[in-house]
Amino acid sequence: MDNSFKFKLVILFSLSIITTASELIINIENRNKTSLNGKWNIIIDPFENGYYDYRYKPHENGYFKNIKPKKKSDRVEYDFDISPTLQVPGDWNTQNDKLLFYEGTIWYKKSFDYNKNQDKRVFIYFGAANSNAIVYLNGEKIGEHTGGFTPFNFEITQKLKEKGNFVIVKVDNKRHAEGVPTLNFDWWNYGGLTRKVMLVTVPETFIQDYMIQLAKGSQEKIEGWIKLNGKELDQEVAIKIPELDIQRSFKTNKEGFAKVSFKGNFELWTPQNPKLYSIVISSKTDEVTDKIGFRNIEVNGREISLNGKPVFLRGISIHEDAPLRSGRAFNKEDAKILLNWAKELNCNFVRLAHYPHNENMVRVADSMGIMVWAEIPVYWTIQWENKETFINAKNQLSALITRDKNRASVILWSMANETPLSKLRLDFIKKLVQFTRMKDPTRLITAALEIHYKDKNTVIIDDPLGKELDVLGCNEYIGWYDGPPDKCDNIKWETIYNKPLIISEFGGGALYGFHGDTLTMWSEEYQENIYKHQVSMLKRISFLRGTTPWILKDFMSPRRHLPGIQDYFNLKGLISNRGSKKKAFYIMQNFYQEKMRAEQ
Ligand code: GCB
Repeated sequence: MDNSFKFKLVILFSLSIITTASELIINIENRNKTSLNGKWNIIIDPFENGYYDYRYKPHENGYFKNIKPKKKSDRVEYDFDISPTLQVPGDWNTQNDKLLFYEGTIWYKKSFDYNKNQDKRVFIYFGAANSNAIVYLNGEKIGEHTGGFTPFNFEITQKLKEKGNFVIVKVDNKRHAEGVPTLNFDWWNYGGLTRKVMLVTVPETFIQDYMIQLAKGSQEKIEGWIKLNGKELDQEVAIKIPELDIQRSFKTNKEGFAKVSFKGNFELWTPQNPKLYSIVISSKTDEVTDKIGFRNIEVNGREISLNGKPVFLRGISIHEDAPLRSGRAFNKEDAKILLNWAKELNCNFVRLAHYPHNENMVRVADSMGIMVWAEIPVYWTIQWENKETFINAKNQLSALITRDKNRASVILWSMANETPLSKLRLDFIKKLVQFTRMKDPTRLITAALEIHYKDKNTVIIDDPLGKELDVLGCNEYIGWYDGPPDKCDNIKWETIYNKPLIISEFGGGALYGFHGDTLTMWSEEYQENIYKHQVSMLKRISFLRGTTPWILKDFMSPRRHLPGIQDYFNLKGLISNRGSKKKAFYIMQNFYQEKMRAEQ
């Protein structure tokens, strides 16, 4: 077999196993939907007995068949209906003590009736399942999805009954060397149906996706597209912005795709005035509404400009950990609390680390006027040489951009975090950059690089990946992993690129309420001292255009063992796991206040 043929086969094969989902339907919030959230029956299956037989071959009659004994002599060794339940959405780890450290398969089952409407199509939509999900409806496989933080949907129109449907999902959060992320990462591997599940009902031909954004470099011209799905692909579609009296029609082509272009006198979206317009997109049989803000984000030399004005990104990194309880965040209230804390810190920007967060985060950021750095879990040492790993990373990036490309808040797509230098890594990430530019020509591209020293006191940003990026991101832990806090005082920063820099991580750990002097490890004073020295160093970096310290709130991590102090928490939060602000919070708050004043 020649190599290129082999390569095509690999691609075909991996596509079929990694993503068999239908193309993503966007703007789920504003569709006709039925919730499947709530209690699901579960079976914890560490040996995957419900999937493999005793020769470890996939069973024809796995647990997805939901078989019931018909007569009293029938032997069926499972029964969903008398099994325990878990709440969906929600990670399994924090719902049941037994599951705190669990990594493996859990089967989920939900029964439901559905009033069918002959002219409509129905999709089952999952906000996310970490990290592999195989979905069955009424005993039949309908699809599989890999990637723990991105949404997916399958069409089930033909398979749905009026009464007694049951959906079963095999969710598996085992880590894999070839995965994205790989085996090693510094956050809790929360498993389960972590985001909402719903049935989405759409007309026979429906508006599946659209991009309505200002063209690169423009403050008045919209350039985008609308895409239909269904039988009547060749038709007229329209966009209305009632507030501006705008109404435009466009013709779709045979693929159901229409380019969209028009001008408007927009009040631009800014953090001070996060103006969102109600938009109506319609076709012959479908209509979808959305709220979209218009703004322009650009880089000119070392400046980042929002709507043509230089801006400093006063940010904070955030994990998708719930604000006032342990576990994954998933709802609007969680998003509001987290982003309000960011506002209290005087932020205009957040880094949603290290994977796509739930859609509420970007929707709430849109309405609160907080700019967003969004990223995928290409983290540390993934398998750069592995083609399937690349496809997996690209699929996650693709779904993230598809879902969030109409959010004004999102200004940066980040490709990777702290990845070690190598040619293979550079090629891998370059391909992601090319893909992103093609998919979304309007936003800026970044990555969180590592620092390198030119000499004892000089940090130099010379990672060859920098050439591909619009904005340089860089993580550094001077004062924590890298010397004592006062090391900052002597460090100079240089770069070989004429580009803006965001310091995308810095910080140190402190247990809230634990006090000592500035040299007492884990005390709030030690952390505060790191921030003091960091802030004076930051002020000396001439090409610095933003910071997102690590991190807003303490978060669970299986790598953090120190009893009585860490107890499985990464304590670098400026806020504790229960919402109390540590001393370092106020150092950053003051720094940002100064920055804010300087800009006014
Ligand atoms: C890093 C990682 C982040 C970790 C952090 C830490 O550099 O990017 O995921 O949690 O350091 O606390 O060590």
